[in-house]
Amino acid sequence: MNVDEKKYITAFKKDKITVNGFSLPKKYEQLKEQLDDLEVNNSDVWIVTFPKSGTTWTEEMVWMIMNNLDFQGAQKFLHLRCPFLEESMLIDDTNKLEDNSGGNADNAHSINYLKSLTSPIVVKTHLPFELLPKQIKNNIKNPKMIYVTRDPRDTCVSRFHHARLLGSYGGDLETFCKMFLEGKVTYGPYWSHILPFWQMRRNPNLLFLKYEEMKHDLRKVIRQVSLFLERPLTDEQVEILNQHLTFDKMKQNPAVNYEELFAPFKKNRKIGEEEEKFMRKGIVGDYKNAMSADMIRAFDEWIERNIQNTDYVIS
Ligand code: PPS
Repeated sequence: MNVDEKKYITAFKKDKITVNGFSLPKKYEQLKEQLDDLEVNNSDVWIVTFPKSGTTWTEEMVWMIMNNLDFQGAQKFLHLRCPFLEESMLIDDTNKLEDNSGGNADNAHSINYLKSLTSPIVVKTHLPFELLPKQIKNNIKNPKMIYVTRDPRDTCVSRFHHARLLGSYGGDLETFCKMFLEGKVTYGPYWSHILPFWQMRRNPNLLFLKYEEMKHDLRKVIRQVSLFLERPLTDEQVEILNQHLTFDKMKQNPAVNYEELFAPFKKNRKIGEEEEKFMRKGIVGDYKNAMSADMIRAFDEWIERNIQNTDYVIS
C-alpha cells in the first residue's frame, strides 16, 4: 500500500458543515445527492456507528462471517473489503480507486468503489439514520443493518486521540470534551445519532450492539451476529473467530490496524505514545483515567438529561 497524507485527508476532513443539525465533514455536500440516491442491495450488510464505537471490530467480525472465515481474503486492507460509504478512499497499490476517479484523489470517494463491488458487501458508514440513502430511509430496501454504540465517555476519549493522531485537532481533552457535549464534533450530536437507532432496535433487519457487550462476551456476540446474518457458525468457528478478533490480534493485524495508513500523519509531530496507534487501548472505562472529575460530572448530567425519557442504558 502506498498512501500519503494528502491523498487520504482530501477535502473531506478539512471543514465542517451542519446538515439537519448534524455536524458533518464538508465533503458531504459534494456527495449528498449520490448518497441520497444510492441503489441499495437487500443482500448487503450495513454497519452504522457514531465514530469510535467499535466500528472496525464489528466490520472485521461481519466480513469474516459473510465470507466463511476466509483468512486469506481477510489479508486485504479492511477499507477495501468494507467500503466506507461517505469517506474518500485511500489509494492502494493496485490503484483501483485512482482509476475510478480518473486520477483525482478528491473524487475517489468510496461510492464509486462501492458500486464497483458485487453484492453482498459490507458497508461502513457513520451517517445518522436520517441521512442514509432514501431507499433505506423510506423502507424500500431493507439490507441488514448493525448499529454499534459505546459509552459516550469512552467514545469521546477515543475520538480525541484519533483526532490528534490524524492532526485534525491540536487542543486539549477538556476543550474537546466540551465540543463533544455540544454536538460539535463531526457526526454529532451524539444522542441524535444513537437514539433513532435505539428506537428501531426491534426491526427485524436491525441488530443493535454495544461495544461493552463485545468486551464482556465476544463469543456470545459472534453467535448473535452470525444468526442475525443467517450464516450460523459451528462452535469451532466461533472459537477461531473469537481468537482472531481479540484486541491483541487485531492490533498486530496490518489489514485492520491502520498502522500503515496513519504512519504519514505521525511524521514530524510530537504526539504521546498512547495516541500513536489506531488500536490504542481497547478497554471499557478509559475515560476515568483521562477526564477530570468535573468533566465526568458534566458527562453524567448530559447522559442523564438525554436518556431520561428513554429506556436506553449506557452498558
Ligand atoms: S472508527 O475510526 O470510527 O472506525 O473507529 P472505531 O473502529 O469505531 O473505534 C476504534 C476503537 O475501537 C477499539 N477497538 C477494539 N477494542 C477492543 N477489541 C478490539 N478487537 C478492538 N478493535 C478496535 C480501538 O482500540 C479504539 O478504541 P480506543 O479506546 O481508542 O482504544
